[in-house]
Amino acid sequence: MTDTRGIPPHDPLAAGLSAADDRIRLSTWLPPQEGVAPRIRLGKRWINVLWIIPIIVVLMILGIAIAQQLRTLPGVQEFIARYPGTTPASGAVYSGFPLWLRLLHFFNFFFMMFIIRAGIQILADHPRLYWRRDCTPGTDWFRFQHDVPKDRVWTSKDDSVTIPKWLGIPGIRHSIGLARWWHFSFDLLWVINGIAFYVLLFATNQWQRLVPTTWAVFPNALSTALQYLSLHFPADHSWTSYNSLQQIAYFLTVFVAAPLAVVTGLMQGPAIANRLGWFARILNRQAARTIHFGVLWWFLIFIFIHGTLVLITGARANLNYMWAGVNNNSWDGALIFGAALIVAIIAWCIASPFTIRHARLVQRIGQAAVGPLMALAEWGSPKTQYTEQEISPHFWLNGTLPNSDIFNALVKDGFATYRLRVSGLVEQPQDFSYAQIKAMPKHGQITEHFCIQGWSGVAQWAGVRMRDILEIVKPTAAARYAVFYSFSEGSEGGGYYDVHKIHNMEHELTILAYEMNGAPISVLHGAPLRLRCENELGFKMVKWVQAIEFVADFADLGGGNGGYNEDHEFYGYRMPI
Ligand SMILES: Nc1nc2c(c(=O)[nH]1)N[C@H]1C(S)=C(S)[C@@H](COP(=O)(O)O)O[C@H]1N2
Ligand SMILES: [Mo]
Repeated sequence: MTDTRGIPPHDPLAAGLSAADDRIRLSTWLPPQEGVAPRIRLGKRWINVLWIIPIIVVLMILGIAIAQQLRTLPGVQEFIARYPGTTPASGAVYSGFPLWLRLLHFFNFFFMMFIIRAGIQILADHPRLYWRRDCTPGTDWFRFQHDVPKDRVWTSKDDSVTIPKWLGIPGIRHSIGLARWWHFSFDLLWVINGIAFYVLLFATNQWQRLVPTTWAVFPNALSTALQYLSLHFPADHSWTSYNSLQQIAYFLTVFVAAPLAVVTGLMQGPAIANRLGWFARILNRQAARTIHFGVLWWFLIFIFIHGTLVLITGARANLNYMWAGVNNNSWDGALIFGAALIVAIIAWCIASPFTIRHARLVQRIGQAAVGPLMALAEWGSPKTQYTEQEISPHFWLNGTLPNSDIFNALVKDGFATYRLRVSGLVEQPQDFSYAQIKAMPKHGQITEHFCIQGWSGVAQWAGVRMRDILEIVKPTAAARYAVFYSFSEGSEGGGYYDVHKIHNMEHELTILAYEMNGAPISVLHGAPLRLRCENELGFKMVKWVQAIEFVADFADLGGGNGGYNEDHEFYGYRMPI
């Protein structure tokens, strides 16, 4: 029963997969859902973060009043005279602001814009932050969503919220797949830009502007802060050297915040965290997410204060330095900055509508830009395991339960008549009964689950290794992928399925689990069998597995992108990060 190329016909379940649109149709997409204003938890109370605004205004007024009084004290005047704000001229740069520096500064600003917007969109897919890796409801310290309802099944998809289209990219609910392409593609550009910046800084003398080389920066920074706060600004020498407060702020942004953003971003990926186990214990996924969010705030506050000071401490001169590279009285800097701003605003306005209309294109471009780099993370073989004490008290749910008569009948008889069909490019196609599967060597592991939406959880799983199944069915040399077909449908109809590289199936921690936390796996979590593959994100671990097929290519399955969420939600087919 093979065609002329020796390829057997697909598993009959392939006919139940659905094709997919290349754009987002808002009529069939997950309906919008508003969250709440962002809140921070203090003990049991949730405080609206908007309170920060009046608090800052009051603190600013108090700060100005106090700083002005302080400056009337002789001791303070002496201090400011001794430490005027800029450290001695040794660090001064007399070569101006070269073109490369001005360009990289612009690119940084342009890339950041999309990174920040897409990052907020990603957060909206699981609008809660925690310090602990278990994500138990009520342990979140920040959220823009209500309490988790206790009276019904509440999936993590149910929890996602809509944000404005001008803020997120693309704003609509559960659009994390597309937001990640924006985030990661611009991350890559931003990192390349950042490396070029580091290299050129140190290849020239420009690093002297940013890197403090004397302890005198601290008293000078304090002096500068007092001078700004009292609204008597310090003398400006920005053309040759920044004041110490600027120097410290720029140094921290370039050399601390930026690398921290990269590290805390990467540590949220299963392949990396499960490879660097010791590090993932120190910096678990939720701590990494929380710090990543902290870095976001550093950048936002920095951009706000930096932008404000540029404009109120002599806008024309400042813009001339950084945008035109000249130290004169012209309007060149303001003109170039204005033009750059217009480009940025246009790009800002186009991003969301473009993404909704050309979702597949965004997925393809993203996949081409960062897919191969991300897939590199699969090289590291996952190995991190946890202890029984570390098992999460709560494990979020995702997915639509199967509701076919066949499945309901199987549940009723305890899966006694369940058969796992394994077919395709194998020497020995086989139907395994549930009893047969359980008679095979049982393998247990305590591992961490990483949902693409942002939550994580540790559970003990036990089941049969895919490696042992492979040994029985013997995939042929042509088999490159394993397709997992589920009993359930995806959210827009059509069977749920996902495709894995065969390499991942040979790993010792890749199992078909029938037990979770020491008990038979519940129907909610994927009975009778659910896949565990520890170097991929959660959506690739198909629950309610009905059949497995080995194939050489997946372009003719479903929408052709390698899985249900890949077809319908524009995810990438290899997602180890
Ligand atoms: N059949 C099927 N399997 C699925 C899904 C689904 O929607 N249908 N969702 C996936 C996603 S997105 C995640 S995070 C995990 C969640 O597993 P859990 O519900 O046991 O936590 O299942 C994965 N497997
Ligand atoms: Mo997920």
